[in-house]
Amino acid sequence: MTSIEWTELDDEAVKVAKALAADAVEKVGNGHPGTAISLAPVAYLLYQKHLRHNPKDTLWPGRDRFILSIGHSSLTQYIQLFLSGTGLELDDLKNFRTCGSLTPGHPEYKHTKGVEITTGPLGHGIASAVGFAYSQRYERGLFDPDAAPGTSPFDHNIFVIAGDGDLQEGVSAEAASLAGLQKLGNIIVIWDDNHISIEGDTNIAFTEDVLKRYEAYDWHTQRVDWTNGDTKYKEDVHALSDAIDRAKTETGKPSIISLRTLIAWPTPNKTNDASSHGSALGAANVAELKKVLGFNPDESFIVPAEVLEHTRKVQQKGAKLQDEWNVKFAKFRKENPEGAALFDRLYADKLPENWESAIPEFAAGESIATRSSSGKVINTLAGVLPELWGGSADLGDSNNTTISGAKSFAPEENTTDSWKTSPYGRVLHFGIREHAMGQIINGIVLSGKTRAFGGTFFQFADYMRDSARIAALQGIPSIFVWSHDSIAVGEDGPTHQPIEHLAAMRAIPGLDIVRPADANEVAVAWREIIKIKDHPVGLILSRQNVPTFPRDGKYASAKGVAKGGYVLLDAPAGKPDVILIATGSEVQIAVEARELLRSSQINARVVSMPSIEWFERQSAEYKESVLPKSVKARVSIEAGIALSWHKYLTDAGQAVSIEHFGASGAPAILYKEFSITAQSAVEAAKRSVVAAKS
Ligand SMILES: Cc1ncc(C[n+]2csc(CCOP(=O)(O)OP(=O)(O)O)c2C)c(N)n1
Ligand SMILES: [Mg+2]
Repeated sequence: MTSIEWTELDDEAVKVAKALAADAVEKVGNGHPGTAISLAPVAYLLYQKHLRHNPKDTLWPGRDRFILSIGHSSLTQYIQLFLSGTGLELDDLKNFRTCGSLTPGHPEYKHTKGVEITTGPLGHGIASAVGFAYSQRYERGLFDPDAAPGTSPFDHNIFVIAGDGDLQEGVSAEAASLAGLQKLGNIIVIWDDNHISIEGDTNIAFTEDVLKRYEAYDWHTQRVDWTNGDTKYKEDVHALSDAIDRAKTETGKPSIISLRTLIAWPTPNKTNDASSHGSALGAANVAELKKVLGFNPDESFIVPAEVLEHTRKVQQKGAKLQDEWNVKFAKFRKENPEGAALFDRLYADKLPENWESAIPEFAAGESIATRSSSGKVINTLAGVLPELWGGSADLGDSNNTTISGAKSFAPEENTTDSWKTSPYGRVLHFGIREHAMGQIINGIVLSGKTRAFGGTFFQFADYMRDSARIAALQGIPSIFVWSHDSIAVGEDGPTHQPIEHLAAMRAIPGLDIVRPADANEVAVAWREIIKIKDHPVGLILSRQNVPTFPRDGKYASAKGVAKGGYVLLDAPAGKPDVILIATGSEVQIAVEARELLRSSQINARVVSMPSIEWFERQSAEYKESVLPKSVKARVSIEAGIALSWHKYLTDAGQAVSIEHFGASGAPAILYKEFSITAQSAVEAAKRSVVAAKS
């Protein structure tokens, strides 16, 4: 049934790809040649015969997506980008893994044209692919919900090459389970079942029947064996292509194809040898490989002109595909003016007119947990921003991340007593799978233009740390909602009480951490978060109620949140003697301490600092206006470790903090027990005032 045309030039191009992989690693002296050599025909088959892509327009919205989950084998992708002509040239392959090159060790999003996602941490690519598929379906629902299956310009496939490591990592299992439930029929994973990882034969650590496991997740599974049961190795591209065709035809289930390969085949001395995974093959072995491939062993980076001319013909094919798509897209625009208008707005990275006016203002005096005010803001934003969607890892009611009245994103048959579902639903249910939630949200924002958020308890953000980090590394606007942000969780005890988490998350470069003090700070925080397009944000919310400050002139406007830190309440008389810097639920403690200090004739300024990252982006003048260098007496107040605050405290400063794990007990008792009180802040302020004078 083979549907592809495969010529001698295709065979030749695969050989070229193998030799290039060996040469690129050999030249720099390090890297991962083995897998790039054995997977050259797989990647070639995808890029030349199956992927709907236009190398000259790598951002064409109608394209299929390709994810190299085994990021270490980056040459697998770079060589195909070169052969298809997305902009990478032979010199880029010669500069592999060198500083400033377009071909870094692992593929990097926004760095190399045609790379859809940064991969390297194993498991991430395949887990993010599930997010890509969520995004595809949700966007289809926004723009073109009534199109018959397979007919919409917003239908596309997501191809993944994964390795043993990807399938060993827990995050892939979490995400695969959701993908099966969601019936994401446009995901096609090719698993390089080579039985090799760094420590050699995977028999030492990976023996389950993986396909049975994926069958249990309700995936469509297939097996293609190029070793022919260890008899005669044959790169049967037709067998693989047929399997891909069957996977495409199966639109009701995600597909995985186990492709039994031998790493580094056909390199003499290195085939099926784990040393080829992560080390240069050695000049002699590279020469032997070239002989086997029929190339001159004395030449490097061999690319015969007729091969390149042949492979770059994929550009014409891609342009034709895009032309056909344009016709379909034009028809869609005509028939769906509303969907088209929304598409135009989102793909122009624009927000609707007056969207900010939807954001509520909260009345002074109302005592409300910031998780609750956040829930209210999400719900008002949801009314004006159809691109906003999200949910939680089984804690929707606790994180206040549910868009009320909206359907849940799942096939209709998954409707429960509590949740009405639709394949285009807007409320996400990740189950208790925080790591996959992070990667799925990342995949959603990578794939398209919608904005997704996901919530859990801040304590369990540890399970998503890597997702947060890779979101920051990629510069993508994932939104993480982390509630239950302190010992105020109370009776659940230390397992549930974040202590080091604020500092630990702030340590991730490019991740903004925002911990608003009251409902109006929450509202401004959300407004700013929605405007951010190039990096992720963690919104840190209280479980317990906090007062809504009267923004009456004495208390500054919550708009100051946009600057990260602002003077909430200035010193009662003249220049401050001490500055109290607090975040979130501890700002009220600073306010109380300011009042107490007044009776000791100490003039205290209260600075609310919901986001250190946002504050640091302000001008030197602004920062000086909030934290004048001349005021050396300073106190930080935050119910966690003080690590974040030393740069603002200077030598004379004092921290009101918790430097140990929490305990099970009533929140008010714990705050007292651990000295997170106005009285402690007053004492710390007095000590700091003395220290500042000495
Ligand atoms: C989360 C994570 N842990 C560890 C590594 C280090 N590492 C890179 S590749 C690799 C082995 C991967 O084996 P496999 O996926 O089978 O790739 P192959 O050797 O077949 O290319 C390991 C442990 C990593 N990149 N990511
Ligand atoms: Mg392997």
